[in-house]
Amino acid sequence: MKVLFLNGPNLNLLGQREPEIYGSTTLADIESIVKRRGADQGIDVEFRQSNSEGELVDIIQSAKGRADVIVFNPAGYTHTSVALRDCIAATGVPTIEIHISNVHAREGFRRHSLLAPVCRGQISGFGVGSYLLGLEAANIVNATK
Ligand code: CA2
Repeated sequence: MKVLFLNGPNLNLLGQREPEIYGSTTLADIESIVKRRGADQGIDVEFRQSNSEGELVDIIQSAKGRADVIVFNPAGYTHTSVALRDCIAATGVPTIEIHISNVHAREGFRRHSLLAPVCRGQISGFGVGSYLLGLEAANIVNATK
């Protein structure tokens, strides 16, 4: 199984700003933790990050036929992006939405995801653990495809 972990805008800043919300682990740290766990399970993990909505669309489109599952932290685009929603629906690669923070315990605008209806499920609020839970969810989704 191949799993694409895709990260949206500003997640390249993880570990450098707002550690009280997002923790002190960097995205590079998360990548190595998830890749190690994936390797233990024989899962090929690819990690990508982009600050650009269009580039995220391009990456999702090119995942078709290349990745079995996408684990996606769309960051701020969660709450705004019709383009990413259309792309996930159109390409049909099963996608799991993840968040580091509990988006339902924060500002009202974060409670609404434009992407959740076209994703297989949502994981939110477990810090770096949301990425490891995303890997578990990818296993379940792949087994029931
Ligand atoms: O909790 C999450 O994972 C979020 O996707 C993070 C997004 C936020 O807009 C979502 O509502 C929830 C923000 C990502 C920005 O990451 C930063 C990291 C360090 C410092 C500042 C921002």
